[in-house]
Amino acid sequence: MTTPDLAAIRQEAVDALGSAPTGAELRAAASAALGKRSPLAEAHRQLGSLDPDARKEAGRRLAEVRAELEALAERRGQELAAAERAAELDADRLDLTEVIPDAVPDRMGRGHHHPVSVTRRALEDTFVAMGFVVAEGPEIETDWYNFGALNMPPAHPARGMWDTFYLDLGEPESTVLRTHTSPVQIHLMEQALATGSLPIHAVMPGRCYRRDTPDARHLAVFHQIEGLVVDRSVTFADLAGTIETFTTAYFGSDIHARLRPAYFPFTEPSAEFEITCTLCRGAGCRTCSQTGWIELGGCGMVDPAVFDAVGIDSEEWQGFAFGFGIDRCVQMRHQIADMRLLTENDIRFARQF
Ligand code: FA5
Repeated sequence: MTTPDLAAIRQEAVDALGSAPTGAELRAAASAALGKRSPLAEAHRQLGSLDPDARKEAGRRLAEVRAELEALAERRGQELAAAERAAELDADRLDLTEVIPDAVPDRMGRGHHHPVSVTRRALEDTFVAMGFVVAEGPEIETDWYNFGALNMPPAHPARGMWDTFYLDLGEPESTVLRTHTSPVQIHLMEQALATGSLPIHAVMPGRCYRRDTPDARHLAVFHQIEGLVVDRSVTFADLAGTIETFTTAYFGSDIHARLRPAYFPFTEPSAEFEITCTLCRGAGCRTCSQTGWIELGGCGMVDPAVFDAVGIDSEEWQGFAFGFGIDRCVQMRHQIADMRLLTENDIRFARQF
């Protein structure tokens, strides 16, 4: 082989190896330049036809070129592997900063209340405007407040309506994370009796806990707002009127409420109240299980057994109570298809409120 031939073979291989854009193409170029069918291998096979001195010299030059090309292929392989790894890392990178200062200057560095808190305040305001006061009660309750005083003695089957978290405190199953805000009714009635401050017109918002599997309409930790009126001459019509007034004031006049007979141990008669599903406007959708209605809460006339439990004379006083989901209200007010979005802390979701 002549020197110009070898120089041309070398140059072609150097160009191909040095510019291979991917690992796969580098392997193909290396096989073409250094493999059994490469011009270099062919030149090596022809060495035998040369006289001994020329063979020695040509063999040395071929070995030099092969070593150079092998080193080049190795180097290029390392470069490509590093570039591919960097591209992979870049694609995997999570931008945790999220805030784009120029796009949202007024939100820069400032948080805002969660939609559940905003809704809780709006609901409180709506009821305060209707003449209610706002009260609160504990999230950890004894069995008595969560169940017993609400006309559910131990082993009462209605306890099964609430899948309860029990705390490992005191006697087994004596302390619970409250499953509803209804126990606050009992605290308020006890306080009113102790301070001589009957009648009661109060709403009681707060967090509740149930062993419910989260889905589009349920969370394990959620919020309710309880309402309690204890006065003389209170009727079911007052309860229905209060719910109607609230629904219109809060959701707007195109959203209707309806009451359906239901059972709660602490009210008699009892009802569930539902509003038109705001996502489908009553047509039926996934969120309302195709019914066009969403259950907001329960209500009814305070059962005399509850008055007896706290020592209020049920001949003199009557009352009504209601309790409904604040998270459900957020969902209906803002047409959120899945309630779980409220707890996922996705800034793109939270920023919309
Ligand atoms: C009660 O909790 C009764 N204490 C309501 C009541 C109060 C009746 C006063 C009578 C008098 P219920 O289990 O149906 O009832 O819950 C009321 C509302 O809380 C539901 O309609 C729903 O809006 C909300 N809610 C209940 N469970 C969940 C949950 N896991 N996730 C989100 N919201 C819930």
